[in-house]
Amino acid sequence: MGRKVYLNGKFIDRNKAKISIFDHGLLYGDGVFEGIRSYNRLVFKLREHIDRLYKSADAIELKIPMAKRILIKAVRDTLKRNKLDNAYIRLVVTRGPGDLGLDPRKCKTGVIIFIITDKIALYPRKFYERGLHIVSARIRKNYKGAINPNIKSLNYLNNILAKIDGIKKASHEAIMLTYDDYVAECTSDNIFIVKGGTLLTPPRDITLKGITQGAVINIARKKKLRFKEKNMRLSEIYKADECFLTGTAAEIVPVIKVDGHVIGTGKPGPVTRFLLAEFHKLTKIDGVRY
Ligand code: PXG
Repeated sequence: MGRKVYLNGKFIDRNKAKISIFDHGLLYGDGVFEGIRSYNRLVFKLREHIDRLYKSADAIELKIPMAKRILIKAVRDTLKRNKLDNAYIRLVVTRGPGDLGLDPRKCKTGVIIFIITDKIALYPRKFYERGLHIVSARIRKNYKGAINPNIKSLNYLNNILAKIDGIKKASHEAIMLTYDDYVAECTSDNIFIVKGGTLLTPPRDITLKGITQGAVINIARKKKLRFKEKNMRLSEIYKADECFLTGTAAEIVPVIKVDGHVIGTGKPGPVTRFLLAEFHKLTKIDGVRY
């Protein structure tokens, strides 16, 4: 039996699931999404992802016509159906089909909700053992007064342009700066540094509020590590003792070189390794079972 996807309340063969070419999610990026992960039949921080999805939808005045608990059940049911113990989950809500104008009121048939579950593509072990070399992108991040970075929308072109820049420089990730040259985040990961024993991440109103980032901040608080949100220039990243990225796919991945500058000792640092170990413990207990 092939894998099924959830599409507006039905389970459909993944190769047969279709949406309209008039869908405003496709025509305009008018929609929101979440990338979620399950560990051993536990959907990690599913409630937090669902909360963020509804907040993103609210911010674009898109009403999800379903209670949160029903959507949580849909995620669990999709995973159960596909017999996936460790999965990557993509939850997407689009404005639905409309006409060729921008007006969301013309999307009369209503929102499209789909859930794709798949095997998780793990990052290579060497990323964690040796650490990543990354670069900063030339492309600046959308100004937060134009597109609020807290909205996880289907409009990812800004990040894709930065990703292309990173790929050209043979880098797995790329740091995006704000229009006024402060470090914000990477194309699909948040960034942290450790300096003088303090854990630092950029102010969370200039980035996506990452679920993994939030988990790291909570661990830091519980373990009494000093933590601060701080506006930083690239030069502060270059001079950090440690640097790492956080994201659903990446978990916590050490960074040992930024734009050719060696970070700290050039090896994954002790705070990064401690946080990764604590994070792995959390993935065994913090979420929704199926
Ligand atoms: N910043 C941005 C811009 C992101 O898109 C993160 C940070 C990390 O957030 P979480 O909540 O995952 O800790 C993201 C993550 C994927 C994928 O396949 C992830 C994202 C976007 C597209 C794909 O992991 N967003």
